Amino acid sequence: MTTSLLIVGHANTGKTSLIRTLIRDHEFGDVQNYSGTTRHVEKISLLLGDQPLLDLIDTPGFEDSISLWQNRQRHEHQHVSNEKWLELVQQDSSLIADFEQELKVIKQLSRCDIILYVIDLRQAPLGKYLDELSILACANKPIVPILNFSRNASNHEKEWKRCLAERQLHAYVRYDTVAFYLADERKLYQTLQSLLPEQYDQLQALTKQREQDAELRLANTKTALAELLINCATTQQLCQSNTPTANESNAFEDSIRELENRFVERCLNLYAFRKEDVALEALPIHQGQWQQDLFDADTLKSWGISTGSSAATGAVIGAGIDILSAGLTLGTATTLGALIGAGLQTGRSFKSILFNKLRNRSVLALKPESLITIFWRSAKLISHLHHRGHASQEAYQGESASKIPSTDIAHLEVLFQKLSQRSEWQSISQLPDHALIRKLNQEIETAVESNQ
Ligand SMILES: Nc1nc2c(ncn2[C@@H]2O[C@H](COP(=O)(O)OP(=O)(O)O)[C@@H](O)[C@H]2O)c(=O)[nH]1
Ligand SMILES: [Mg+2]
Repeated sequence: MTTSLLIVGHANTGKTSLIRTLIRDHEFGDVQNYSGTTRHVEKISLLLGDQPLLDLIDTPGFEDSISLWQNRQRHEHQHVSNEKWLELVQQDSSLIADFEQELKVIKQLSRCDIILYVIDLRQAPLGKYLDELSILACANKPIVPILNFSRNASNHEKEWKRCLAERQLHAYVRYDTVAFYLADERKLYQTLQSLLPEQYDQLQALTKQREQDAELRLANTKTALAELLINCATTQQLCQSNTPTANESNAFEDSIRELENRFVERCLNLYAFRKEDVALEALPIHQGQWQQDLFDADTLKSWGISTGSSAATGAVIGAGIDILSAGLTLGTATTLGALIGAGLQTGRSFKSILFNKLRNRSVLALKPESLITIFWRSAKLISHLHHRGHASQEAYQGESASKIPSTDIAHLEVLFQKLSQRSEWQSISQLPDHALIRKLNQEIETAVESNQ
């Protein structure tokens, strides 16, 4: 059985936006910041699994409820019932010109099961809104007021609640189609459950499905962030000389930006948002990279090569190539493979081949500060997407890195330094169960949660 919910209210209160948020789709209808965008009645079904559970019916906004309600007060209508009056106004052709939009709504009233009356809390409960409620009440159907724009700083919630209570409308739902909270949606379904006892179980299942979907999305984005950070921390670029050329630096920066772009895309897909919903400024990594001398003991150690192991045995060479391959970009690894392959044939030692071929070269990698910036802005992005309604019109621009609390920085630096040394983790399909990864996941958890 499908229940039909009629979404009504004054123009521009967020009716179409509410539907977009409920179905998680910004393609539905037209949303604009001016009145009269929705001119027709439009319907879309909200599914439980693949079965329609709720039909959401979008309507044009009321424009002149005061005059229409005056028609109800006219002498000839004094002794007709409310429902009869609704029939009469639909038959009265003299009203069509003045109340075109209202009549479209009234036509739907007799067909729906529940009316969701959307209120823009930024507006006081003026007479025109109260007349809209009076007209809707004539249908003798349950009305659920949706207090929209509820996260707007200056709102008239108190006055509205009083007016609604005077009309016996106690079961309202606070909502915000731009700053979205799952708890608000849960409250809406709970209210519907109380009005539709025969649909109780399905609505319960729908709420559960929504919650599980949200948890899964959040968990997946956090994993994507852990992978991004490991990939960024372990990306290194071998340069031709001691000082990287501009081309080498640019190529390195591009590879990091590409990793971040792929992360953003993955998050947008998970949350069913569009590319244009996020417009982060380019990652400020210029001068956030550091150069390493290839034969610095720490550099070699970071690749797992002990400087003590000079014996050119097949095992050491094999392990060396693998470790270097994992630590360097693909192109570099191939070059090294060729170099060492050639060296083997001539019987020269692994270390001396490397030393001869690679001395005077340098390596580019990200500084911990840059990794902290990526960590911080990505965690903020996840928090934002988690609460972004599908009616949001403005692209998310990201947070400035200057807002990172200084208390968070020191221990993150240590963590990222250690991660940079785990080049064997780059581009692996599943993150290992390792203390460093657990610490990283914990940091991600804390950063995302602190913004919820
Ligand atoms: N901040 C905020 N903006 C909203 C909210 N609901 C709708 N809007 C914006 O208000 C404008 C009108 O929304 P729309 O859904 O077209 O209203 P409708 O005419 O009632 O269908 C759009 O610019 C929406 O992005 C809300 O809860 N909070
Ligand atoms: Mg609309």
